[in-house]
Amino acid sequence: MASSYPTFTLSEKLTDQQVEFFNIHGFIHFKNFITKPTVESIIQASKEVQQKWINADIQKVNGVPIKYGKDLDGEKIVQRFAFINQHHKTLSGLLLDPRLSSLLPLAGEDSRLGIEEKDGMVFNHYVNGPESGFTKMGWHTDGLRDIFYGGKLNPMLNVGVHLSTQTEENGGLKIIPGTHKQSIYQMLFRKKYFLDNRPDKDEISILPEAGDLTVHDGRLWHRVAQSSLRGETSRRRVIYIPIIVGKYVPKNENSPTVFYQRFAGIVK
Ligand SMILES: O=C(O)CCC(=O)C(=O)O
Ligand SMILES: [Fe+2]
Repeated sequence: MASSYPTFTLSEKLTDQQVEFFNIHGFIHFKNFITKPTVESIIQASKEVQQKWINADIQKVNGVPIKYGKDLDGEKIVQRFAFINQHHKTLSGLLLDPRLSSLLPLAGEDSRLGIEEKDGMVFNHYVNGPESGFTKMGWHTDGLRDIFYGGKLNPMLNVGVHLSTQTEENGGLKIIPGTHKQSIYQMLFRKKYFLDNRPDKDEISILPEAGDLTVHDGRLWHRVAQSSLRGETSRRRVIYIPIIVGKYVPKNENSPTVFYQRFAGIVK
């Protein structure tokens, strides 16, 4: 299905047109960042990490709670991994792609991939079945987490590597373009964080093919709509890697759990 916005191709240098699109709308979508076989090997890697974490009953990684749920067959699965890049070479290897560095200027000078900070590389696995613990996520901005982290609001972008092909029926990522330019007041109060999951008249659907890459500004309002499908066709996997600016604050196994991370308990 054609998307309602232009898509681009990522190379080792952004074009002026790509930078302009991102600055105006607060998001950008690049087609075919990785091939389907690479997508498959990343999914395989996540299953290996999942098995290790289930066996070891890992509840937190670097202070970030890990979200578990059940798959369609009733088997326990990890539905939200944090810092997964620190647990598999295939995933840390993905970060070496020079095209990722080409995105850094979108956040301004002195930006970096936040692979040891925040939640590191996050891997979300949604499936709409009777025992799933993760089928949707209410409206939020990612930037607000910085306030909870006690820092000032530095630029922050989220790079999504999409591992599942999505159609409108799949629900998936909905964004309100342009909301990255709002006031702090609007960023705080436009919607009820994580509790409101209703459609917005200005939202648009991000409909990636497996292997596509998106970037959204941390101040942009977005949500994940529940799939209207159930079962296997509702399965959706996506990786997020933050691009951040400001003081380097790496996390380790002694890092505390931050207040906002309780939202993990709100999403179902
Ligand atoms: O799954 C998605 O596409 C978005 C997830 C998200 O917004 C988040 O983890 O902050
Ligand atoms: Fe988000």
